[in-house]
Amino acid sequence: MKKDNILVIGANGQLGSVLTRALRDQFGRNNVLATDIRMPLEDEGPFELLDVVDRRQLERLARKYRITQIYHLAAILSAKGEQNPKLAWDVNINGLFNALELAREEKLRLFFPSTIAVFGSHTPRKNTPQETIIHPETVYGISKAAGENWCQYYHLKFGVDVRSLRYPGVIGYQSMPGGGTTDYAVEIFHYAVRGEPYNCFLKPETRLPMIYMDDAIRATLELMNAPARQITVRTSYNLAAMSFTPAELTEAIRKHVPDFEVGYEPDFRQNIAESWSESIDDTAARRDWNWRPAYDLEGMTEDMIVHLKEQYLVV
Ligand code: AKB
Repeated sequence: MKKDNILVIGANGQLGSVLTRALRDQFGRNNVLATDIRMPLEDEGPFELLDVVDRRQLERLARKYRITQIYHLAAILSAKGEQNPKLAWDVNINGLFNALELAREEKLRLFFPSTIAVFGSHTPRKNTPQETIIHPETVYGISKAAGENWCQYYHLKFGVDVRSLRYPGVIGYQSMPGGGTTDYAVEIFHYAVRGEPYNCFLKPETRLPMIYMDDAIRATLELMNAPARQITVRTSYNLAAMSFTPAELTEAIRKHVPDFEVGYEPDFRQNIAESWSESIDDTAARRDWNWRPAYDLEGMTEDMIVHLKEQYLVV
């Protein structure tokens, strides 16, 4: 077991809760400090309250727990960001600054999650390249694109070992997403397994890149564990696994739940989705740290349904 001490910021979130467990498996329960603005529902290890815009509290905790690596996951996502742009900018940018400054001062390794939301309607939508036009059209996307550039700046100027992934929509049975445009792809499974009809907020033909939680967690750990000399992208790596539309996901679910009904009532999130890519070219991640996804649409759907049936005690 490694001697690193890990700080997870935003540990109660969709990705944070699952990543914290995976990090505790890797580094030991007591070597991973979970932090969030709210107390966790279950006691699974060391936890402290932290609002990442509070720089003093962040520094105090980093020193108290002798932190060597930070996973900075706290962020306001695409849909919620459009409803509260100022909050999104404050959390997403000032939170990152605090983490970058701490990483610089204490020579820490830092993980920063970016997103397909950095792409906009001028970006090639199919097989979006690593280096491409980045004119995001949401506050969330603007903040993440700026964040990617700040990460590269801190690496070039101060040598900070900051690493980042552009996550597609993340789908998992372990946790619920909050405030995103890809959230439908998790919600829909819960309705299907409960035997309820689902009303989708995107049009049936809206194709978006997605990734299963197991793959998202593995990608994060593989990137963070890779030797620094292999990391050639210090803005953020494109990451791909699968791409599908709500209609295709519904068909995949119907193989397990044949009478599942889905209606469509597109809302403001439709415009956001249409400004994003349909599919992603992740050649750089494959080349630099050997990224390979394990789950496609069928594999992910089957695994989601098996686990959610256990959760809802449906046999
Ligand atoms: C969102 O929908 O806002 C996020 C994302 C793609 O970053 N899931």
